[in-house]
Amino acid sequence: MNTNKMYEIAKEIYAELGVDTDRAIAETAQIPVSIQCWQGDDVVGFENPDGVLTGGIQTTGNYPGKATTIDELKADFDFAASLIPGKKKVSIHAIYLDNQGQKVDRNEIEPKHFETWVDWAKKNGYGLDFNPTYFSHPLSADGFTLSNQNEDIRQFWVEHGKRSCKISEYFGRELGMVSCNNQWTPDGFKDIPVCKAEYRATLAKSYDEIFSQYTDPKYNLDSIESKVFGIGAESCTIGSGEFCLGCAIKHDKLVTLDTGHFHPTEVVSDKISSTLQFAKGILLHVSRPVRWDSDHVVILDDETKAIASEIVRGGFEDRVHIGLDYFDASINRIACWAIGARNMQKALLLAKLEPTAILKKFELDGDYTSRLAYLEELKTLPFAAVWDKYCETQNVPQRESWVAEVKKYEADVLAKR
Ligand code: RNT
Ligand code: ZN
Repeated sequence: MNTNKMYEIAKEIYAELGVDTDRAIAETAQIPVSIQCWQGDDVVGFENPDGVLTGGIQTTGNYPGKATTIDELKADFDFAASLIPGKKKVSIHAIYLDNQGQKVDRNEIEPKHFETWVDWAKKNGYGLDFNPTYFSHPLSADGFTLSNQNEDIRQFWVEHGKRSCKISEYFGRELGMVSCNNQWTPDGFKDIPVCKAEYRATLAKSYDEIFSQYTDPKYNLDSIESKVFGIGAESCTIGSGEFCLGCAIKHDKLVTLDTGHFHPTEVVSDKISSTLQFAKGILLHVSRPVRWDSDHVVILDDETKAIASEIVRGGFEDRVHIGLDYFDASINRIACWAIGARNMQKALLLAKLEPTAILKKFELDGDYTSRLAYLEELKTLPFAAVWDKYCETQNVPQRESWVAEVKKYEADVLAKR
């Protein structure tokens, strides 16, 4: 197919609306998107070879060929990255440490346990993000970590949290690109609690302690992630939306907004411009909840597009850090990375191709008729030609051609595991 011929026509059509497609492509390519390492191995990690996922989250499916070593995960990720345009970061969880076969507990992790990840990121030009792992551990088995009423257990997790900030700071310093450190605790009650206030006060105290340790915001940006419910924590989560928003503002931290962590008709796209009136910034966990916080692969749905539009329209690219968070084990895991990340890129490119100035003028002039008419007509502009051109300039496969590459990798590599 002649990408350039199609692109030249599309370029003219967008230019009639004052949109410079070359510029849209160049700007989209500069927006970092953080891709979750945990899609590659069903959130198991390498702390413990028999690790079982707990914390009220669940990966369903048993598609063959998942990564079971750090080298396999890195190789799979590199291959996925060759299918995805744009600037990439990799989000690493504490349980993905490289412990060289020694037992290193969560309250003992240090930057050195992540050195091989840093070397790999440097070699491949990826940024890194970090996440303390407050789940899949005997001391989280009763459902409580930073809000645990047992002081020894709470202290164990506070130490883990503090160390996570230092590892994230190390990532940022080594790579010359700020690392976001996402604090998500699964703490919550299956059934109706009586001591909500006590548990929330304990969680607040733990964050006070974790953040009393200084890290350089040039290298590390802490963020706090809320949740409405988890499996086995259906009645109450300690780190609720209001708790985490308040806590982030109190400590001048980022707020993590995961698209699967709110009531079904609430949308994250509508929270961005509100949150940013008061909070320092946002870390997004773009996901796809299907009936529950199911973490399906991100598709190019209205909400993903709306999120990208809100970031671009608001000029929030510096304050909204885009991360993906989903884990599907029912289809090829590399395809999961490629599909979700390509869709995030499509949403960003679409947002960059919007003639926003024209739309804003309609709105401010009270011409809501033209606003709606244009918004609808924009949906059928020749976006596909610009997307193909973007993939070409980024040296990644166009359209569906990457699927055959994944099938080949599956036959050559995954099937032999
Ligand atoms: C869980 C949160 C959290 C995790 C990852 C693995 O509901 O979304 O972000 O998905 O940390
Ligand atoms: Zn999340």
